[in-house]
Amino acid sequence: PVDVVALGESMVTFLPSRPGRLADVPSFERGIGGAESNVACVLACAGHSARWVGRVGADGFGDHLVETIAAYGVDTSAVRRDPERPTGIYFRTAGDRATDAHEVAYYRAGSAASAMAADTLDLGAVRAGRVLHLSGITAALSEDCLGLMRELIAPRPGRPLVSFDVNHRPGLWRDAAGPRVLLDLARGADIVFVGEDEAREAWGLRGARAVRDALPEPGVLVVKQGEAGATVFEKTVTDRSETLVGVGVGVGGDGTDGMDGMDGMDGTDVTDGGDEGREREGLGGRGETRVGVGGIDEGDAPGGRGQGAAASGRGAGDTATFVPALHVDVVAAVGAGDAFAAGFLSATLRGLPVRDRLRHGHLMAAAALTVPGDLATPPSRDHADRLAALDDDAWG
Ligand code: KDG
Repeated sequence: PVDVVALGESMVTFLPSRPGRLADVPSFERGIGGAESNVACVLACAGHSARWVGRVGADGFGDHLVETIAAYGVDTSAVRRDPERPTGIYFRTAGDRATDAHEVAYYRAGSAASAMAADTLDLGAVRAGRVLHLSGITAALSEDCLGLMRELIAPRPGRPLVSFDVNHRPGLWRDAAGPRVLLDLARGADIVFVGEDEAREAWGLRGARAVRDALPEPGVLVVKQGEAGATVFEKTVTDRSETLVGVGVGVGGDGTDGMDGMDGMDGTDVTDGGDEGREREGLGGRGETRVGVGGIDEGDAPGGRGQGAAASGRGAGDTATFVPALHVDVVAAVGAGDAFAAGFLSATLRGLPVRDRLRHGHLMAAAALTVPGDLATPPSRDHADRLAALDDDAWG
């Protein structure tokens, strides 16, 4: 199977020629956007087979998206063209350097992608990956899109591993149900990405530990903590995502056998830690500061920066590992979360230890942070491996 299928709306993006209010920007440069296709593009750059599935209009903007995303090496053969609805577009202003406050003007209501549903897409192509990457943006687009998300996340035999980036976009939601809906969707996924700020805004949760307490179900929960770094919480025993990591380590290749062996795909988790958990912690590499049984406190993760490259602790059936981010001069934050998810997923597919999964996420995010648009040219796999292997001083 293809490594990762990413489903979602992609849009032509208009980036401002200069800073200032949307009302004052005289001209814009065309780029492409779309959280999920961004993930597919970065994964393809990292040497994975990646497919993007979505719907675009039968118009020039649709052509541009399909051609540009395909040029990254992403399979676009399952993208549907809609003769009746347009391709979504959006305009943005440059973020304020200090606060990243920027304006966004979407022109996507009634877009071709808002008609994504089980009967307007090739669901076989959507489900054909080892990992299916989704985001909360899709849930906000229409009732049809929300229904599709629920169907894709629901347990069923042979369901791919579901990766879900919460991507809360308050301006897109039709009603106040967004945060609740996103929490429910996240609970059904296997690998979840959420920003600490986002969790505070959407769910009123403060700190990575509070997010895990509210979201204990996913086998892997990654809480992104802005410029400080990110914490990953993982169940320590054989759950579906763990199996994927195990497959990468053990088989070193496409992992088909292991995936087939994931019984029932019903998301059932065994919560007894056991030896496997200890062994996995041992893979974390040098420089990790382990915190005793019971896990790390909310405040410990970013505080770990001064003590070492990572802090790892284990609660009942759960490990928590914090890895600091790279410090870069941010040009625009847009696309960085997608790049982070792609780096983390790439390293997960390769069976890399938790520290390196986080470092690959940070490396890809750093590349995206230093360009104005969504997509940077990310480091090659070899290059990223060398950077991820630098010692803790370089990362601290
Ligand atoms: O993550 C980047 C996306 O936010 C951007 O490309 C636009 O997909 C987008 C959205 O819906 O906000």
